[in-house]
Amino acid sequence: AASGSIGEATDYKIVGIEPGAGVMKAAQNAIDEYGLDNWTLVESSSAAMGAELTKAYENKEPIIVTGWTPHWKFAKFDLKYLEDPKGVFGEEETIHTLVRKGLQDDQPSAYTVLDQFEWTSDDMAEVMVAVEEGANPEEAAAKWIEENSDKVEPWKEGAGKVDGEKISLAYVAWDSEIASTNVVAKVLESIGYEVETVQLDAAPMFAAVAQGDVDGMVAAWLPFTHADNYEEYGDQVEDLGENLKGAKIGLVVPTYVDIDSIEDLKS
Ligand code: PBE
Repeated sequence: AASGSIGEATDYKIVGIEPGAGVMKAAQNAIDEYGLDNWTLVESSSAAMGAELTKAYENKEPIIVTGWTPHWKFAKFDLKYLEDPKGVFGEEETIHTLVRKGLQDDQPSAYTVLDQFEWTSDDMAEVMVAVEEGANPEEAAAKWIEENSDKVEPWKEGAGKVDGEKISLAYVAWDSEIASTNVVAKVLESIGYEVETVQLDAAPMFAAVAQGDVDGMVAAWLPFTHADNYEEYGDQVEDLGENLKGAKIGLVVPTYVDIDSIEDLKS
């Protein structure tokens, strides 16, 4: 059967990313809810997952990864989400910007930019693809900003210049958040801020904003992926709303892998 062959061919392994990610919690729930008893979710990193996917794809070998959109992998490879009839991974969602309470009074210009920041899945993917192809994230962000001033100018509307005031943004080293955080940091720098980006795991990122250890972040996937984090910290932060629509998580395989649904992984 197809299920037997995909399991054997992949050693019953789902290639995961950082253990704190929402997609990892959801993938573990999927293993439980679909009864995928032989399967193991392997902890890794986003970068290592990308490298393994690239290698498997080049050799046309079967592979299953924890995946998400926006991501450069969909621009570079023919991939599909496995159907999730039980809805374990949620549905299409949005990415929100969260800031610490009090930021509006302390740093109104930064608050205004963070509040007005929004872009599309394609915009984010452009920056991600550039980084994947070897550009340094800051340069990729600067280039995207230069080529998209029509999109960036409205983010700065009403935000007065400042003189080297400090702003800190937390993020996790997910490809998508490396892209967004670098773009927002560059735009804040362009109005005079000195921006520090602070790399953390998912839960500490939420905690840092809640405790005011950082000023904000642009990386809250809601309402599904970061539901637990938002439940814990949502009322201790200010939610500035969506910065991107059409985000999604799930189990992802190359289209040449001959299964369609998570149920097909059951042996
Ligand atoms: N991700 C990218 C994150 C949110 C952004 C899908 C890997 C997560 O699963 O928590």
